[in-house]
Amino acid sequence: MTTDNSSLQLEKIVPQADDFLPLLGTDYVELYVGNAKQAAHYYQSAWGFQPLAYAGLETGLDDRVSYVLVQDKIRLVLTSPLKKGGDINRHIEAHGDGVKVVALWVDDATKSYKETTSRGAESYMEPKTVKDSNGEVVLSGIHTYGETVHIFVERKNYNGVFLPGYQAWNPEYKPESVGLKFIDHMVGNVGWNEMNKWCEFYAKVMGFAQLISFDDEDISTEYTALMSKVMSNGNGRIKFPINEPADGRKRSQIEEYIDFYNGAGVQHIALATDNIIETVTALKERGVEFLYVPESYYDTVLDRVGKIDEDLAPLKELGILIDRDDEGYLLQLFTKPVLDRPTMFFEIIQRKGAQSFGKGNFKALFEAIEREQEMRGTL
Ligand code: TYF
Ligand code: FE
Repeated sequence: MTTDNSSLQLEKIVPQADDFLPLLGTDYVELYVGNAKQAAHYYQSAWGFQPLAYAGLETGLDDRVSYVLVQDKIRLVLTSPLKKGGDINRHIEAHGDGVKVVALWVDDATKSYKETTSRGAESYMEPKTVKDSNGEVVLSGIHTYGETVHIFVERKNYNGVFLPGYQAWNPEYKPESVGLKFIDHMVGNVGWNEMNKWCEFYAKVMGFAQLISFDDEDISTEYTALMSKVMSNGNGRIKFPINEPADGRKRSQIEEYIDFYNGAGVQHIALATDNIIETVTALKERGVEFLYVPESYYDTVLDRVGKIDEDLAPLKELGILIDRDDEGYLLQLFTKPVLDRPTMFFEIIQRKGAQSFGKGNFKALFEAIEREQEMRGTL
């Protein structure tokens, strides 16, 4: 286990003259959940998301309901089935609650569909135009790892609250934001020996480049191991690390995920803040549970990362992790899984120059995850 960043293979993102899939950002993330009404309440009350839009019986749907929440640039959609059978129930039965759609904001959803399917992407949704009195949106979609999909959203001719078919949702209950700003990266866990296949998918089908790679030497602890590569789109706004399990002495956290999720899927969503101390303080007050890092981490952390702007005391108090690369440093912290199954969790991240992913924290982090696995009896 190395804890410095000397082996980072950080290739600078070269803006491609001919980016065949220009992405403007993450448009929304949709989770299929058992009870969208209660999930929406959780993301409001614990995470400070604000109500934005709603679709369900009242808007003419008869088989599903969706709540849309927003915090700065982050949009979450929580969808539940209203009837027996169908794709959403099947998804929930197989995976529990989890991310179905990572929607990408584009200028041209028809071109995005053609460029990706012609390079081998499997179609999920042919381009279709949806309209209401606020204009029109073009949607198209392709499959990625597991049952996860990417939907391309072209909304340049739309000025409604979210998408046609949704009405504004404006309940009185609006707990304050916790200062989350945008999605920094979203990580996929894939099966044994599948990492390269999916990295090649992002390279070939979506024009992404590999930013960083970690092998099992970098990130194996005494017990568990994994490998990870970070794929990024041309302008660097979209970063998708892909993890696969590696052989270790005990069950890898990636294997645990794959077992409980029944396949590949989104493992964590990293949310950026520009004040991690305030954000994590607010989240903890509202009951969000984070991984515990031993206090001894803080005895040596400054020797490793050097001088930082923040006082160490509140970072230690909150258990926030610190890492540095040649561009600066970052502060990060991970929640426990936010679902009943040990599957998806969140990362809170504040970047102060560093564009890497916290490799110097992997040992402390993975040992913390292993302690949780131990308590679950799944290690
Ligand atoms: O996104 C990352 O690469 C970091 C570290 O199972 C990480 O957040 C990598 C693998 C993992 C948990 C965190
Ligand atoms: Fe991460």
